[in-house]
Amino acid sequence: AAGTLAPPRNTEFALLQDSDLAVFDSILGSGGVITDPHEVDPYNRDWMGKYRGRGRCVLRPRSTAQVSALLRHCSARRLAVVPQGGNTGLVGGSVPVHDEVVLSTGLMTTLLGFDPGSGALTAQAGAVLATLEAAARERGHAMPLDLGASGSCAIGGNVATNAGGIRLLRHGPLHGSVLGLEVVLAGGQVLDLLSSLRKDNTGYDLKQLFIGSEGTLGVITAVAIQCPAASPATSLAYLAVPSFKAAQQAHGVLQAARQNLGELLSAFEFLDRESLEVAKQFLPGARDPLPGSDTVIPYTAQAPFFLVVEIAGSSEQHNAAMLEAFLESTMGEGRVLDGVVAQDSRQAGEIWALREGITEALRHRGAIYKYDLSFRVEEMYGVVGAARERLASAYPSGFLGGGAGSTAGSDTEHALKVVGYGHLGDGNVHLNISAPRYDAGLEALIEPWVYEFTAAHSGSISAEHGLGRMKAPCIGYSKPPEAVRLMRSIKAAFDPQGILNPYKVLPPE
Ligand code: FAD
Ligand code: 2HG
Ligand code: ZN
Repeated sequence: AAGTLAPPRNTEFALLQDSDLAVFDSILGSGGVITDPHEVDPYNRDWMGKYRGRGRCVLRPRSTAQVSALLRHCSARRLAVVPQGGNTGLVGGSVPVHDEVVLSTGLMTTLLGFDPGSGALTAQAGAVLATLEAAARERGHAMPLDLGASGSCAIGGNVATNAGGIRLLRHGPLHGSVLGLEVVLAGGQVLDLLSSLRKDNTGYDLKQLFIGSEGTLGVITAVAIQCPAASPATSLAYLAVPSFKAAQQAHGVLQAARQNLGELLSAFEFLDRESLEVAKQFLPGARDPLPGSDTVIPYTAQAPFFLVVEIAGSSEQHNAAMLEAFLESTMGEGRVLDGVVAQDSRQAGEIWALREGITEALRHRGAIYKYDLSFRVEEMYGVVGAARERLASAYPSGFLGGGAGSTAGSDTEHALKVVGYGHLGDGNVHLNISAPRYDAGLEALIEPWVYEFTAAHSGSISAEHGLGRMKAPCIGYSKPPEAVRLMRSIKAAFDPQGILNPYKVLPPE
């Protein structure tokens, strides 16, 4: 279904033989190797339904020793391998392009240890993020990252993609929170960097190379991560920003939040009206946090932009008072039209479900072209308006002849929808173009235009999702040739035969 063409298969890779399956069986024992095409199928399809590989077998090791034995065999035979965690990646990185073997961490879910003194948590790479969050919470701590896919994504996948999410604003990127890693290299060697020390400056910090390497340098088998103490209380506000230069206004609100809420600030997210509409339409039970914005208060009906501001502090009363005062002052200054401070955790949960559910809601609408971009905060929303204009002029009477469907307005089944949402505090916008189906003509209108636009505004073409298959050929928009050359030599040093996640991250030579 993908409009994106697959690069040709590298014929230097071996074709899987029955004798390979016999070796895999002998390493993994019963239940460890899946070959039934129906059971293999979900491992070949990505979360969006955009990319589909033709892998014939899935390997499900339970231990590092098994991963090592599997890779030793794959490297001896030159069989290509795709590491896979929760398969929630959004750039086609986690599924085969051709017939690569899938190495799933789905059975490597053990919590290996938790140090209550330091908050260091150690787990096998396949442990699901939400499960680790619950384990950390039980012990008075929290995971330093959170994202909408937390119920399915694995910590190894999070590290492999250097996932960002909604807590990055407070806890910083994984490059700071990951204390140690255990990694199996392409040839099967086990690299034990699983220290849980806070400080360790002995030579080059090799673990950093694996953070964000998207399965191309090694298979992460265990992760040690610093868990901050859980905040006693969090509170949430949902604000509507007026239409005049909404992004600049939002930036003003962010600066005010940094000044007035200081280190209490724990998330600063945004969604535009089009995102809100899609979420309300497709998420069961989703409610508009400012219902008056549709009907009762005419001026709020114009609000094109909404902010989700969370603070984490010592007490609920104190948090609520801080947020109320913040809301009052930003409304007084005209930066905010209207807003609500969540009255309890249920209401806060509903607002988070709305913000974090946009991705899921868009999936229900059909095909999605996703662009995960970062810019200076003041400029981060420009690309959404520019995309709307570009598509509206290309399809003046609606996409696929779909009647009155416009890119920004009414939602007919055939209409394109251009939505923007994301992590405003980090300058990260998720431009999503929703269409009834993947279409090569539409794709050609968006790409490479969107990457050129991003580069021209000194942005990054991948803020947090990685390059995967989708953006491997486009790395040059955000990195100079010398950097790409160095990346190639790093890849060659770690994986000389190129068997680990081929066709991903680096462009074809
Ligand atoms: P997978 O999708 O299985 O794999 C992703 C990549 O990592 C692939 O290249 C794969 O080969 C590699 N990989 C996986 N496991 C390993 C391993 N053990 N060793 C080596 N390589 C490995 N991302 C964000 O950054 N921020 C968000 O806010 C966010 N929200 C999301 C919300 C939804 C609803 C969805 C569907 C996705 C979201 N994502 C987000 C994208 C995705 O969830 C993250 O990138 C996540 O970290 C991927 O984890 P995973 O276990 O599913 O990895
Ligand atoms: C989010 O922030 C995720 O919700 C997903 O990173 C973004 O679907 C997307 O484009
Ligand atoms: Zn995101």
